[in-house]
Amino acid sequence: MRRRNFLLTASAAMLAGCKKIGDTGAFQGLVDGAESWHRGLHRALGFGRIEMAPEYDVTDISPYFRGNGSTSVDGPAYAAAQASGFADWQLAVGGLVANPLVLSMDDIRGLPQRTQITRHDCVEGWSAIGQWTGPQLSRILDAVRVEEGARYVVFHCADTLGGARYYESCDMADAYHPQTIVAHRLNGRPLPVRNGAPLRLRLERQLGYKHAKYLTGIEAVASLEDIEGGHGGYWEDRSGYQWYAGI
Ligand SMILES: Nc1nc2c(c(=O)[nH]1)N[C@H]1C(S)=C(S)[C@@H](COP(=O)(O)O)O[C@H]1N2
Ligand SMILES: [Mo]
Repeated sequence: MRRRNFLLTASAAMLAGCKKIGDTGAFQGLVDGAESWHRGLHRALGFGRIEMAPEYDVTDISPYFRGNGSTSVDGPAYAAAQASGFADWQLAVGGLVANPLVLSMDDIRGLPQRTQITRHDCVEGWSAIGQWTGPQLSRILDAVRVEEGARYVVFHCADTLGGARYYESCDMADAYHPQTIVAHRLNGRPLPVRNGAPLRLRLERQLGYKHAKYLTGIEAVASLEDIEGGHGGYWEDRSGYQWYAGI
């Protein structure tokens, strides 16, 4: 079975209550992953209370969610992707994982979805409330089976600012947090280009610059030292923005 199709096939098989396809090993990974979700969460968070970011009502949604930082991606590849409605966009998930995967947009949309209405706070002094939809990052991490030595998750982006690629990272506590999602919808519609189409991270307990847009890759790592400038993010490498930008 081709890996990029496995999630779809696997969820279809689960719906049918059929586990025979588990012979491929990949499917078994997803099943094991789902079962280890709570283990992973507890390992990441300890057994204390999970702090949730405030969630809002539909009537609170900002009429216009502005774009900030990169509001598109330069170059013909992204233009072509946009022209085709991002049908062939791929998200590579790898690093310190047992079962690296390349996920299609259908794979992402085929996972269980979470919708949340949250307030985005940019360090530059503006906020906006939006409704975001996508799978929890924990679902994806469990499907690839993150290995014991992994301590951080790095988010790779398609865009460059001043010639350097944008990226971000978080620890396992935030990676497995229930409100950390890979969003593909804003306010009930596919993500606008300015807001990171077709995929962007929502990391709701931290400031805006942590919410990586134009996601192309997710990587589990033991250390951030060898990634780009070594400070865990584009702005952290340049401006002294805090790596942990808790609100
Ligand atoms: N790939 C990428 N992600 C990014 C940025 C960026 O320039 N490139 N800007 C960040 C900043 S500073 C903010 S406030 C938010 C803005 O999200 P928005 O464009 O949806 O308002 O995206 C964050 N994620
Ligand atoms: Mo920001």
